[in-house]
Amino acid sequence: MSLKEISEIALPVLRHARQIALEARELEISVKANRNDLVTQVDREIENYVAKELIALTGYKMMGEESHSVEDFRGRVWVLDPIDGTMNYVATGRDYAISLALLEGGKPIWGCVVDVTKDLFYVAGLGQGASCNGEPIWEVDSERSFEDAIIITDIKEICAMPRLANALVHSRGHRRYGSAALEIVEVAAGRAGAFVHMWVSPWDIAAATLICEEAGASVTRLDGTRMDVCQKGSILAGWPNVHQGLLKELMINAQ
Ligand code: 2AM
Ligand code: CA
Repeated sequence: MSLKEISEIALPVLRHARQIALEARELEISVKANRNDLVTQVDREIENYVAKELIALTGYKMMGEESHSVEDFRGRVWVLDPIDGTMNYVATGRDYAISLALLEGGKPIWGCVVDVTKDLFYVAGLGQGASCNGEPIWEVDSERSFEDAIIITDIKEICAMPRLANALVHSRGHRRYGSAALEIVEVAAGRAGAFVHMWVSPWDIAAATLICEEAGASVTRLDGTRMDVCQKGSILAGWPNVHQGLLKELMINAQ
């Protein structure tokens, strides 16, 4: 199945999933790993709907945050976060996403991040560039340094890495939106220079990593090693020069 056919199959499913998120009433909220790690019946409903449709339409396996696991990443595997930013979904009603990637041999070949309330569909195909609602996302600024960029990161990262805190003081400032997938596509869309996070899961990053790379940004672990979206771990996504500059700042911290 070509990447064009994948888009034709997956995007209508995601459009319907978006409607499920928008039309839900009376959320049933449960706590998962900790009191800020939430799940609702809508997370489960979206995951079950998308999994049922895409498995039936393509025959590929699916890994989903709430209830779908895979034994290995051989062949083609869908990776889904039905709602990335569930705390926002519950508490603010904005800045949450549906994130869907298709991996081949463990590497993303297609990805879509849906900014649900803004009705923005960020899509990328391997080697085919990235787009937002069908409009190409142009190459990110490869010359700008972190001092001239906004950096997205969380209080946990700032507290844990004093060198990061120092870099932020010398940047254009830091932001946090609460959905890793949306925060990574902020980098791809050229609005933020980098996203720094110590602990993300495959479903948070698989689609957004491809969208970033196809827009010309660099994505690695926080120590500069290669990103493997099948494994949990840290992430540093950034415009090339911002990525390099932050890596240098953080490496000094490690000494
Ligand atoms: P979620 O809403 O799908 O749980 C908020 O800080 C960001 O981190 C969101 O993208 C959120 O995804 C993710 N997140 C929340 N708890 C997490 C955990 N225990 N491990 C990894 N990512 C987490
Ligand atoms: Ca989620």
